[in-house]
Amino acid sequence: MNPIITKLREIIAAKKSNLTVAADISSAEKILELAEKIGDKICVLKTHVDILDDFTSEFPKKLREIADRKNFLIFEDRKFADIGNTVSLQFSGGIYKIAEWADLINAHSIVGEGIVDGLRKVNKKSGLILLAQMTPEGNLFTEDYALKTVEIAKANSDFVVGFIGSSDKPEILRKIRQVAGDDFMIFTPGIKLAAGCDDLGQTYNTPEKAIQAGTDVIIVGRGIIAAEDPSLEAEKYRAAGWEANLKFKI
Ligand code: S5P
Repeated sequence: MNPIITKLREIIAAKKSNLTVAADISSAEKILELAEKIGDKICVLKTHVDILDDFTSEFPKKLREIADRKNFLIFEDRKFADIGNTVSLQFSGGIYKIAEWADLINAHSIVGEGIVDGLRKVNKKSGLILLAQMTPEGNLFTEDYALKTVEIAKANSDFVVGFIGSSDKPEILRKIRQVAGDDFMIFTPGIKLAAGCDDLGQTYNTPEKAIQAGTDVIIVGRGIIAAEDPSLEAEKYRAAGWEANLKFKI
């Protein structure tokens, strides 16, 4: 088991928070401001560094300082999806040098186990999350794909921390949980307090539905970052996620 799992579980228990916030914001400065505001309420902050207009190598350093002070992990949602050699270059190099600073990264298993090897080759400190399901309507993920992804994870449990799973197909999510056991963490995006969808096919389900289906960590983006008061909203999601955790998991 990857020691990052233990660290994440400790953070979740200490902060009574299974909330990841997806900071899908194009300004580094605004993400840092958000992290200061909501850092106490979250276990993980998820970034997409390639959407930043103003990325510099200072950004991950500043975010790390806040993460250490407020006790949360940094998840760079890069969704690697190429041959082993290419992903090792993408993970370690380029402008972002993700391997230097991310606690968590993710990858598609569609290309097979070589992607795990390619990422592991240059890994310094990150844990890998495999996408076993996705949330958009009409996606091509199947139960068979999800369960094969779990097999890859089990064969690489030194590095793989868990899965992205969707509560829009809770029966598959439940199977992932059963087959994966408790040595992996499941992260579920597509979460809002009011279920529904956006205008680009994103599906939303409630924290309760995701956690009942076996998720460990809920990922909330616009439900929090687009709110008038993100810290107030983050507290609502933290409380809802934790309540569901107490109801269904502990
Ligand atoms: O299947 C997925 C996987 C991911 S990581 N569906 C997703 O929505 N995500 C990410 O979660 C997505 O890239 C975005 O950063 C976040 C959801 O944002 P929201 O604003 O829809 O809550």
